[in-house]
Amino acid sequence: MDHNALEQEARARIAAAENLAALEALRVEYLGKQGTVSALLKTLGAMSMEERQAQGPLIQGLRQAVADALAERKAAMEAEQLEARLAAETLDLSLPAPAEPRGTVHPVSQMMDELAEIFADLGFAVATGPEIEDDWHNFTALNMPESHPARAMHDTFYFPAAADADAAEGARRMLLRTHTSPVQVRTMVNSGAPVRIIAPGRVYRSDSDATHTPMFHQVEGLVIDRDIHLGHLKWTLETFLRAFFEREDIVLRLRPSYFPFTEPSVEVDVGFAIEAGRRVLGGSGDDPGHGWMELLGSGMVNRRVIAMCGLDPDEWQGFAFGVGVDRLAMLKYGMDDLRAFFDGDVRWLGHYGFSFLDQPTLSAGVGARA
Ligand code: 2NL
Repeated sequence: MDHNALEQEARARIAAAENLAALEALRVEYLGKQGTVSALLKTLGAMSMEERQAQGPLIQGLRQAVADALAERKAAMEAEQLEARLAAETLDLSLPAPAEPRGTVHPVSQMMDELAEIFADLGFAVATGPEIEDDWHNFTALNMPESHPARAMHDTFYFPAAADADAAEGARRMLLRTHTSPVQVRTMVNSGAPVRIIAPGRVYRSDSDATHTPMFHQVEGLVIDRDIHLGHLKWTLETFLRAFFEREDIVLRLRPSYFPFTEPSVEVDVGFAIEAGRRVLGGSGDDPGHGWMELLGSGMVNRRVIAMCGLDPDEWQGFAFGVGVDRLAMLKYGMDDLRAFFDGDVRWLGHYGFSFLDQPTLSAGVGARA
């Protein structure tokens, strides 16, 4: 077969090759070590000078032509394959994007943020402190004597005393704080007066049923200054509760009560009505169809507490209050089982949780889009 015929044959077969494997077989057949064109190249060695000069460029040209044809066909095949893949793998850009799973803000966190926002507007700072406390900051400084029932083992989680504890350490038993009052004690001891703080956080009591969990959340407030009286307490709580429940008709009833750390002590009730089987806050509890519900405890800080915190009770006085955050959340957003708050069930959180976009602000309203 002369070179021309060989080239025509190779071109025809390359054009007819159906896939890359067939093309590779042709490359081996023509240009491989044992290939037809390679064999022709080998014949050059046995030729005379003149013959080689004539045949050399022809055979080299043939080799180059076959190599080019192979490369061209291979590039065309690969482009075809890519086209086919692109046609098969269509991407519909009009489809909605898959939803990003996104967590929610726990109702307790939302309540804490709302409370901090409201009280910030009234000039209160947020104070925090340790959850593991000693019994001086949790009980003694709050005028709760050794004999007080809350100090007993069945109400408070104590840490075991170290085996080698001496008498002084023994008096400083460690425990899980039963209220956030020790945070206020620490603030008075460390920073003195005046004071205007709220102390939100986790507290612990050895108690567990449908309405009590061993851990729950509390916010306490403390104001200490030179001429604070019960009127300031009532106005502050009224202003806070009206902002929190977003109702101007919140009516409070102050009842005398007893706490060791306040004197006088005041239990605060709020008026409510029953609407469609649910308690709705607002109006006087003495109005027809209304009632009073106990909401929080408060009072004027006991002189003994002020003195134990290193302040002169003849110069400084003030009020304090404490309220359960979990209960506030249940009231505001109509949840009924306290235990579900701490189960960590994402379905419950999906239903009752809040969007991180629902930042409570006084201008936009502290109530989230429930
Ligand atoms: C309640 C309500 C209350 C306080 C907490 C307090 C804190 C200091 C001094 C005085 Cl440092 N009082 N906190 C006052 C009254 C009530 O909590 O129902 N507690 C059992």
